[in-house]
Amino acid sequence: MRFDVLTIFPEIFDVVLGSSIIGRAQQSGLITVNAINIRDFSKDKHKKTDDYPFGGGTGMVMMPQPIFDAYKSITENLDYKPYFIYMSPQGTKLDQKHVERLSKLEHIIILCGHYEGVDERVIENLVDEEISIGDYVLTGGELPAMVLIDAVSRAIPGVLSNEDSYSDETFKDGLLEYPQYTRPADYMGLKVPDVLLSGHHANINRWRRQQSLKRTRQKRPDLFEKLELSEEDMKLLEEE
Ligand code: 4HQ
Repeated sequence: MRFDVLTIFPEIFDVVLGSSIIGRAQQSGLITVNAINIRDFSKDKHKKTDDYPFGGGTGMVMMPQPIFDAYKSITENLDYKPYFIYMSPQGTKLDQKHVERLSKLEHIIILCGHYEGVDERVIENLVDEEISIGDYVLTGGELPAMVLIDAVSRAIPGVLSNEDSYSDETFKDGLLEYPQYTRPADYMGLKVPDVLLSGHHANINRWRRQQSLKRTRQKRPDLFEKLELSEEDMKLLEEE
């Protein structure tokens, strides 16, 4: 999977996406993250990329020309059209289903806006989809782009090790993760549930499923409502 990010702050992607699991995925060639400086495509003598809004009002708007030219520099030698995403609070809110759908693509371009956003002609003519990471306002699209790249990358086969494996975790079945414990079994009198120390794997799996169901109902009733529960799940929820 290849990500090209159009941004006026390309350097901030290096550390975040160069470290840990995403860094390893880049080194192994499973993903490539290429941050492209929109400023490099400015034709202005001061390398300006924004201008005043027509019609007046506060703030600045990102100009179309540097963005169109940066886009052209990516696509001119390709025989296909990469999927173009604009990070924006006006977009569809990102969830794990959406992440999985995006993880099947081969090449994604992500545009990060600043100020009051980008000239509408960019959105109308280049953008395939606007995506939001949540209903709050940030100062730029860089953090949202990194969130998207991180979430999509870890859904690509091979990016997570078998140990951190992608299945069996939060949202996989629309359920929250069960509680986790590590050594010691007794920390200053705070005990790990007995079943986890029993070595009885059927019982452990049953307990974990039950915990996932109960905590989803308790903490995320919105997710719980959408579940299709089996007979066995219903029984687990009734216990205790
Ligand atoms: N911004 N989810 C404004 C966001 C945002 C979000 C990015 C701030 C775009 C122009 N992006 N710029 N929330 O708040 O994606």
